[in-house]
Amino acid sequence: MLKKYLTREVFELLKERKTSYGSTLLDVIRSGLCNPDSHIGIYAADPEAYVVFKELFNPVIEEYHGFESSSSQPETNWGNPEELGNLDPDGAYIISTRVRCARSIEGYPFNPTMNETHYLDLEKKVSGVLESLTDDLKGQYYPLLGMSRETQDQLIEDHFLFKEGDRFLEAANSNRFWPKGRGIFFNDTKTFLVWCNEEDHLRLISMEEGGDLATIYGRLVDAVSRIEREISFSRNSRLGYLTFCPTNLGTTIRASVHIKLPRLGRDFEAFQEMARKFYLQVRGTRGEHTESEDGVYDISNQRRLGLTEFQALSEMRDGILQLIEQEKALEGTEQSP
Ligand code: ADP
Ligand code: CIR
Repeated sequence: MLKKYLTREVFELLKERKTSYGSTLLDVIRSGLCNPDSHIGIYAADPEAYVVFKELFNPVIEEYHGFESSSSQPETNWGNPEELGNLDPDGAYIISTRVRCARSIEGYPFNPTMNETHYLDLEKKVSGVLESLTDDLKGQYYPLLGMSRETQDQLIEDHFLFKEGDRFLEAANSNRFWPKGRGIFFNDTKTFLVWCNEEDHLRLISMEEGGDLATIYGRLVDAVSRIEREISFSRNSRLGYLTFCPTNLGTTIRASVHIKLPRLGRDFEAFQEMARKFYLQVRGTRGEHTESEDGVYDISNQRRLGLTEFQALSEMRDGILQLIEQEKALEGTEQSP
């Protein structure tokens, strides 16, 4: 998308602009320049970048989310989580369900423009608030600094912790001072987790085995509501919650299942096309930019901007239920004589 939308004309317009944090066009486009296989190729170096470099961001946002430059993100509306139900009550298809959202803390730039003090301040502020959570969210913050390689690898293997050294983030200048200021919080049952200072200031995650979307989403809603009483987040009336990557704007929600759909997966191109029709995105078993292992796919809502939180969840639920129906239909044709 960087290649498509950074025309000579747009380049001339933006090349000397700077945000009040000092971020430049180079900070925005570095990842795509270094990684020609990027899907998007741009990141917002700070919350102002979406406005200062809008001639580049707006068309990318429109193509990814179908969100026009004249549109506005609706007010936050979590809806009633209970209405979402369980997507796979018999446990035949869904291995696990995860809902995450991102939050940036007001007054701070994003990765390429953050200095060491920003990382350490944010970590201190965030870990203090998280460790004051009680009841089912009660847990501990584990800084990456000092965590053994073995512990990190196990947390990554179990899908709890971010991978290290993502080349897209690396090129975006997002891994400076690593592992300082980075870490993970989780509750005792590892059903509520928070990533600190990886791609975004905060990634809040609710996950567990099975397809009980109502409970998993309900836990996230509760957690975010409790945390936002203590911390102010960056929100823009047009773009919603502001994130480092333009694909995460708006609700910032990615609700995913790890699901086995062996029959649909046989023709991967047709499977992806079907998923797209239901506004779903297919990723590999270990997340973005990875392959499927043992026929397990990570399927989530594609759109996060221009709709409410509850609509994003409903779109995901409806799409997943449809895919399960299609898989069942193929099972039926194989079983009939
Ligand atoms: P993000 O969701 O934060 O954008 P990734 O695609 O990199 O980022 O995924 C992060 C981690 O979450 C990966 O380890 C991935 O396998 C794991 N994950 C995503 N969805 C699920 C799920 N439904 N169940 C278990 N793990 C999941
Ligand atoms: C890229 O451009 O490929 C990476 N910076 C990640 C983009 C967001 N992910 C996505 O659309 N799947």
